[in-house]
Amino acid sequence: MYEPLSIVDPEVADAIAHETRRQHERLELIASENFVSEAVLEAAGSVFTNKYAEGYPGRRYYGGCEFVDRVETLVQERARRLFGAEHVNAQPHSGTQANVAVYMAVCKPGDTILGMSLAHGGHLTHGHPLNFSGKMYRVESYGVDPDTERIDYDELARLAERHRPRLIICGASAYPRTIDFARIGEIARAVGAVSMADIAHVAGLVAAGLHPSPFPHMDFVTTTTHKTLRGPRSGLIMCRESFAKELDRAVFPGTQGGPLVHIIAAKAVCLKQALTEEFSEYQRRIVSNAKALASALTAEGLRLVSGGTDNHLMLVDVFCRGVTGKDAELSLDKAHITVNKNAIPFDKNPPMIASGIRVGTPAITTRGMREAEMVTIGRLIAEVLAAPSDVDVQRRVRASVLELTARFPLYAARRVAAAI
Ligand code: DSN
Repeated sequence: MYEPLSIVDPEVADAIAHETRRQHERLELIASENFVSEAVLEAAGSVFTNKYAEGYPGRRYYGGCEFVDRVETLVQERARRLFGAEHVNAQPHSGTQANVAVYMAVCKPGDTILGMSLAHGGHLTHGHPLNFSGKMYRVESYGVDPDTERIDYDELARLAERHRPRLIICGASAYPRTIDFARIGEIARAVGAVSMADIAHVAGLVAAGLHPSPFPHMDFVTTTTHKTLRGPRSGLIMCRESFAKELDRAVFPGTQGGPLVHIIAAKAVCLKQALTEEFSEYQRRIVSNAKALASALTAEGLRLVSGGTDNHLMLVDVFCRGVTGKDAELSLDKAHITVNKNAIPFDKNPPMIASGIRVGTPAITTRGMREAEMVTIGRLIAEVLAAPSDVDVQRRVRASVLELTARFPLYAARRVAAAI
């Protein structure tokens, strides 16, 4: 019972050691990933994992919840302060679970929902036919204008007027521009729809005032906590007080059982850190790094969807250089640069091939990299994409990546040294 992991399960210990080393030695450019603080990691690995706590603070179905109540209340208080929310539910296990709960709170099966198409940057849970959202509800989708590649708000308003949805969803997973929550809130109110913003990608930017807030325009706001917010892998829901009861019932007992209390504790830590000036400075650096990387890639002759970025990510059209997104992801991976293939608006290739890659700066900014490193990274990406099957280029870039990551060690570096 008291033996360490390396003795109890050397196979898992070995996989963790190698993953730690992978994170330390490679360039993490997946826009939705980040590196949590030691404090968040400690809370996530705490004894709260042993505890059942169905119910809410002060109203539980299990005894012994006095310390659980303390951490869950901290999440509620801190999220209210950080985002200016009226009501907070701290329990969703993930962003998807958060969205499930909001839909359950306000829609009946068969109701119409209007969300951004996945093919134009939206999320699976915003109405994709293979997702529960596309199976349970009647879905209408909006997207971007073919010329500007920015959300077509006039089309959104026309669709809302024509279909009178019960719920209008905004927020995106692969959209490099600012979202006009005020305009979408207005459109929703004009047709009597409930509004929801899924701010999973830009939550950190919103917290730091670098992206307009969805409050007071939206009825519901959902987010994950592990992207720009730099917390544990989990979700959070905020809403107007008038929806609080329906929302809490939709989370528990509606769609979840016992909350993950260790993760709730880690969310509390993440939110405490997000309330600091240091965190706001980190968010400012994410944005300035994204602008620098966007300029570097453009200078290398690559086309960016919508011509650039306002936030933490960019979509690079690699097919305009004759490389598919799938091949770009694979060859960059061999050079130890981690990205994901991504459809671009009006993509001619199927999603598993795709014409683009999505590139984000949250994780490399956490490591302390700045504009000078973005210029280097832009050059390394372009070198690999110019000769995607050239193993000598990949070997050379791998060596440069190793040199770069060694200059910006992850907090976990000492564990790498100890483990391997
Ligand atoms: N899968 C996430 C992303 O990478 O953006 C969204 O849930």
